[in-house]
Amino acid sequence: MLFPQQNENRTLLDLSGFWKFRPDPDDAGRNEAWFSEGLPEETSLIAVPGAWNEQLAESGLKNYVGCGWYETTFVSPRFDRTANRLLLRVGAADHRATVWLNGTPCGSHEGGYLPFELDLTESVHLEGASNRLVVCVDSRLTMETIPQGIDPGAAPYNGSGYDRRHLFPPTRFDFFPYGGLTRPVQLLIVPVNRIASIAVQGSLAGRVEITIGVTGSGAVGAVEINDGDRGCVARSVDLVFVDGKAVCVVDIPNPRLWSPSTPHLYAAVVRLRDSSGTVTDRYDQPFGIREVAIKGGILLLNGEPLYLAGFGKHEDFPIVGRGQFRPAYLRDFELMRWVGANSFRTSHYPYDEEVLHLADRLGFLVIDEVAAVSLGFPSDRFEDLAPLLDAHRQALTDLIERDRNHPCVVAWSPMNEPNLWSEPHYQNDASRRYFQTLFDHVRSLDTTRPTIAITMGVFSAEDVALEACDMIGINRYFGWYTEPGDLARARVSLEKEMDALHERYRRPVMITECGVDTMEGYHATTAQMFTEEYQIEFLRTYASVADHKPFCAGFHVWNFADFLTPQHYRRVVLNKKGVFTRERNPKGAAFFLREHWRSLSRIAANHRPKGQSGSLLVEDVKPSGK
Ligand code: BDP
Repeated sequence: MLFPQQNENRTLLDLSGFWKFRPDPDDAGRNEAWFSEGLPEETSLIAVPGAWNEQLAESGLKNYVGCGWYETTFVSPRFDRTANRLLLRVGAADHRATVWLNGTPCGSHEGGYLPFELDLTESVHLEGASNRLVVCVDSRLTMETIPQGIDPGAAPYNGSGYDRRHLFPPTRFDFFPYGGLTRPVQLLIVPVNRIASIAVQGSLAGRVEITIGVTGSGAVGAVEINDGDRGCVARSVDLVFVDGKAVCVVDIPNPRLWSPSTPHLYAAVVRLRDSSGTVTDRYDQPFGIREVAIKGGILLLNGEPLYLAGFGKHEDFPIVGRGQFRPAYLRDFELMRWVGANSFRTSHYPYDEEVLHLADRLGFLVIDEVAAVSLGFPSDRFEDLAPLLDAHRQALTDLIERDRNHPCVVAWSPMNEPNLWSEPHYQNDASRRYFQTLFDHVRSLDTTRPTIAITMGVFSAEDVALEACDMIGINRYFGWYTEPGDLARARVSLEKEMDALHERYRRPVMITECGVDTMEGYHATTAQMFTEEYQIEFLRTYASVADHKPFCAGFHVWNFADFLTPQHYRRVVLNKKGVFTRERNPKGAAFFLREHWRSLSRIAANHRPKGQSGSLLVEDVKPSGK
């Protein structure tokens, strides 16, 4: 789905602001038709975008999981219904949304964290009249949604003390289950015959293939490649659309490659013209030219070994929760640059599109993940997994359609830590087929980036999820959840496991999570869990293992910043594994990493296959300032 754009053929209106809001814990709204005459009395105001939990904590919304009704009014610009459509674009509604305009149902969408569009053309009032937009958002999850929720009727998973139903609100994961309209809600007036999708793929030689999808018929298209101040550097012949699709190839002489140290972006400017030659639609699609590959078991960017140094993150900020927060996005990139990171993972769900645009522009690499966290299978029969598999495939399709043109995206992550709760129905043919189908699905949509399977330690090298992927990501907590306080034993366990994985799969292995809860201001002279010194020594241990294994593609610390969790005796309000606090103040480990990653190019050199020399494109990401 195209990111919304304003130009001479497209009008964009942002509906951000304070809307009316009413929670609906008894699911009364539909029966009482709140969508037809507007929300009943006793509504609150709510900021859109933003999660409802913290901004309305005093109104009882802090831990609320359920339906919430939103209402706003707008006056539409005048447009001609025969030539244009009015679309509603919702950046994310966590987890499902139904929309009415002036009492008329306009559609619904299931799946949080990803955008959707609905056509409002037929129900909008024009000529200056007011329009009432009502959106019902439901944040409840089930065993067949992505992510899955907790089935309250199911038997305890594993008989162990830590059963996630003991969390409040109940979840299968430890990030807070925020609800609401967390990303922008916008109106778009677009031509009936319009550009609907663009996929750009460039090779290092400068050959660029552009696939364009259109709605309607009769238009002729053309593409120009713009290179900022240098203007147009390549252009296509006229394109005729067959079944709504056209593919063209253009060549850029001496292409400037995209990399973290030179994040160069081009724009593919696509235009449609009608039979009189008038331009009827235009879309400027940014893209970068770079190649990600795995050769000889080594991850490469533009032909050079790539070592990913950075973090697993969360979209989690005081008050807005998972809501869009542009100044904080920039602050996080500033801090990642300050600390010397070159990459991060969108753990454990797709992030705001604006984050990926920033990563493209600022030169950060991204492992892009769908929200399939702590997957649990309901049965040993593959057929029974169909509803879950369908939702999972859909989430991957939507993610790849949304993000495929971002040069920052270096790998697709279809899930995080399946079988976290050691539920039954895992190491068997059905789950093997599930993962194979899933990874094949990703490859059918994009062959230009590797897939990564991110697993936890229970089955180690035997984990059924590992067979189908291109790269292996391991989340390991030796020295914390196991071998607490004992970093010497933690190192041995980590090395043993990484070597075993490499021996068996001969694919790049990367540490995608490792970390310890750390209270800022707690200190000790000996290895003492929860102190700032322990976090430093823990990260030093893991970094030294990862940095010296040639097959290791990187080291991501869990987590960039402390984040809010559901309530549980294992967490003191926040998951405290952040290298920065929730307010983005550094703990001691931030200074350790800043020093350590100053020599990122030397570390990356350890990851070159033996006997290979030459320049590395993964250069030092120099911390800015002092
Ligand atoms: C891992 C999960 C991550 C948790 C982390 C932890 O992938 O979401 O936050 O453990 O326990 O298993 O801190």
